[in-house]
Amino acid sequence: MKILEDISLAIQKGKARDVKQLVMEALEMGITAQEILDKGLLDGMGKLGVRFKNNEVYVPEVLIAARALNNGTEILRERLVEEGVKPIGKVVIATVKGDLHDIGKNLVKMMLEGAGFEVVDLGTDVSEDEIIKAVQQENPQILALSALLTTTMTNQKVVIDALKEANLREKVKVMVGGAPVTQAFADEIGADGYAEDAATAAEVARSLI
Ligand code: B1M
Repeated sequence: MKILEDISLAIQKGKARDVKQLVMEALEMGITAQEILDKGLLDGMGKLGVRFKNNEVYVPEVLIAARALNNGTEILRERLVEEGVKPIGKVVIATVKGDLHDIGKNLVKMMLEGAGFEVVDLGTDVSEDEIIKAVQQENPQILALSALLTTTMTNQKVVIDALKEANLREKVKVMVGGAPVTQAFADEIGADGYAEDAATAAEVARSLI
C-alpha cells in the first residue's frame, strides 16, 4: 500500500513530521495500528538497519530515524490506550545498563499498555540498583528487561542476581527480550519469560500473572 511505503521512506529519511502526518492519515484510512507498525514504521527502520550495518549510514542518521519512529509509535500508543481497558497488572520496564536502544522497549511498553497493563518505564541505561529501587517502590507483578547488544544482554542476569540478593526474586516475575536474546539465554539466566517480539511480549506477560 502506497501510504505504508511512504511511512517506511519517511522513517529512512528521518522526517519526523511527515511520519506523524502519514501515520494519522493511515489510521483515518482504516489501516490497523499493527499494519502501520509492521509494514510502515518497522519496515523503514529494518531497511535503515541494513544500511547501518553496511556502513552506508551512520549513528546520527539512525538516531534521527529513531526519533521519527518514536513519533509514529506515540500516535499508535494513544490509539491503543484509548481503546484500552482497566489495568490488569503492573509492569516495570527498562533497557539495561550500558544500552541506549529504546525503540523495541517502547514497542513492548505500548503493547503491554494495549493489553491492559499499567507500565512504569525507567528508560534506558538503567543500573541494577535503580531497578531494585523501582521494584521496591512500585511493587510490580512483572519486571521487563530489554537489551539490544551482545555486550549488555548479560546485564539482564546481573539484575536477576541483584533481585535475589535483595530478597525480591520471589516477588516479581522477570521477562527478558531484545534482538540478541533467545529462549535458551532466558532459561540460562533464570528468567520467567522470554518473547521474541512486542506482540508476543504482551501474551507472555498475561500468561505470567
Ligand atoms: Co545500534 N546496534 N548501536 N543504535 N542499532 C544494533 C542493535 C546493531 C545490531 C546494528 C548492527 O551492527 N547491525 C548493533 C549491535 C551488535 C551486537 O551487539 N550484536 C548495534 C551497535 C553495535 C550499536 C553501537 C555500539 C554503535 C556504535 O556506537 N558504534 C551503539 C551502542 C549504543 C549503546 O546502546 N550504548 C548503537 C547506537 C544506536 C543508536 C543510538 C544510533 C540507535 C538507537 C536509538 C534508539 O533506540 N533510540 C541504534 C539503532 C536504531 C540500531 C538498529 C539499527 C535498530 C534497532 C531497533 O530499534 N530496531 C540496530 C540494527 C537492527 O536491529 N537492524 C542496531 C527496531 C526494534 C523494534 O527492534 O529493538 O530488536 P528491537 O525490538 C524488538 C524485539 O527485539 C523485541 O520486541 C521488539 C519489537 O518487536 N524486544 C523485546 C525488545 N525488547 C524486548 C523486551 C521484551 C520482549 C521483547 O521483554 C521484556
